[in-house]
Amino acid sequence: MPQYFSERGKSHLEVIERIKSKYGDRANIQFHKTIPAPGIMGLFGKVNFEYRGYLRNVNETRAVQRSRDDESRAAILAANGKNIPPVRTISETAAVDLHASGSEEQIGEVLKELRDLKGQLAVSASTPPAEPFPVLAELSELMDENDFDKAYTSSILNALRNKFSAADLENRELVQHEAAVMIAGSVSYFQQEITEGPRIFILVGPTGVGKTTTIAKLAAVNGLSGKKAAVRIITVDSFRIGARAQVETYGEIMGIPVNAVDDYDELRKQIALSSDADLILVDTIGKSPRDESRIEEMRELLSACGETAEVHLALSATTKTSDLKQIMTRFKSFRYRSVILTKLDETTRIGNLVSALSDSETPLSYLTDGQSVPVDIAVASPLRLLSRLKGLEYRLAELEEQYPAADLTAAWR
Ligand SMILES: Nc1nc2c(ncn2[C@@H]2O[C@H](COP(=O)(O)OP(=O)(O)O)[C@@H](O)[C@H]2O)c(=O)[nH]1
Ligand SMILES: [Mg+2]
Repeated sequence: MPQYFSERGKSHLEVIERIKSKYGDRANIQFHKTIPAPGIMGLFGKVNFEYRGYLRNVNETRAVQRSRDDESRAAILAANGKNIPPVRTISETAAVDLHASGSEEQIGEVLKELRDLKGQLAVSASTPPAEPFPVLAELSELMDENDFDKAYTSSILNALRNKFSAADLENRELVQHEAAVMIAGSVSYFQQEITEGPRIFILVGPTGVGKTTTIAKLAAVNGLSGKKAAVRIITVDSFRIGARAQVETYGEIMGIPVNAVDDYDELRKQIALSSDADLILVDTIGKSPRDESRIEEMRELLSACGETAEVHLALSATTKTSDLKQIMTRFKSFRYRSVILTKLDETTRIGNLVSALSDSETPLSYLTDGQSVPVDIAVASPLRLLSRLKGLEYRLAELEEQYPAADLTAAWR
């Protein structure tokens, strides 16, 4: 029999600290509730908190632990007047009960029971256990509002629970600052390797995300600003759909040479002709990212740029969560080294993007936040990412010291 415990106190903190000091790591809290303490005739009573659970046997296996959890949960719920059937899978229930019965009436009853059980399971699945620390509950809500994945949010909350004592978990400022540090650190930031010869920067991505505009911004920032690198633009239009005019116009305005190519040999030739350049920006024009064979065609064509060429994936910050992972997977064969997030000005919720970048361990290189060439682009940085989150409070000056801002051209020169 597992040993159960029940502790009361005047605050969550007090009870949790007492449980920790009495039972240490063996304590497994299963349930907590508030109990009005008796006052004079029911008046002036203060609220007490009661925590119940059982002591984990340090040697027991996970399976045994799980069955203990069920047992103990049932015992606690029963003690509180709730009657939850033992956890059994629906097929187990059906198999046992149908064998024992025969008549239609009995089968009807079993089916009703199954429906009830399904209903109960749905209810218990949709009501996660209450968060005992209000500061964490608030943070969790804030992360929901910013559209972070549920799994990402719970990994941050767990990391905070592991890092801080129960007393520190009551400190909102401390917890939110640390959460900001963890979020900023959950994404990596692209580091340019210095290579011999021109830097070849290829931008791929779905149609309309802002590839051409981003290429124009990078061309202007690098080619026209103080350092005046020798910049060339090559536009790869393998589908001859005539969308070259846009980039050619940018090139003309900036005095930067633009060449359009539509096959492997031409691209190879243009790269060779640009060997004196500092930076070769390769814009790609595609029809639809859903067309797998076209993606493959483009990948083969781009191999003409050689081994040192870097592919980057442009992703619009307005992309739906359900499409994000699909796009990242679809373009995987390009072996992109970073993601450029575009159109940040068009959304206020970027948690889903941070979650996806963190999951895929893809570095972030640039952020764009408007249509103006060249001003609406910046090197991605932890602080720029954090500044896009709503409601999270952190000590800015401290983080500014920790993460100095990078300048747009310093990334590669
Ligand atoms: N709001 C906003 N619009 C952008 C941004 N970048 C590009 N655009 C606009 O998105 C549209 C498609 O851009 P384009 O560069 O042609 O996309 P491409 O098909 O990927 O080359 C144009 O109207 C751009 O002005 C951005 O950061 N913010
Ligand atoms: Mg384009």
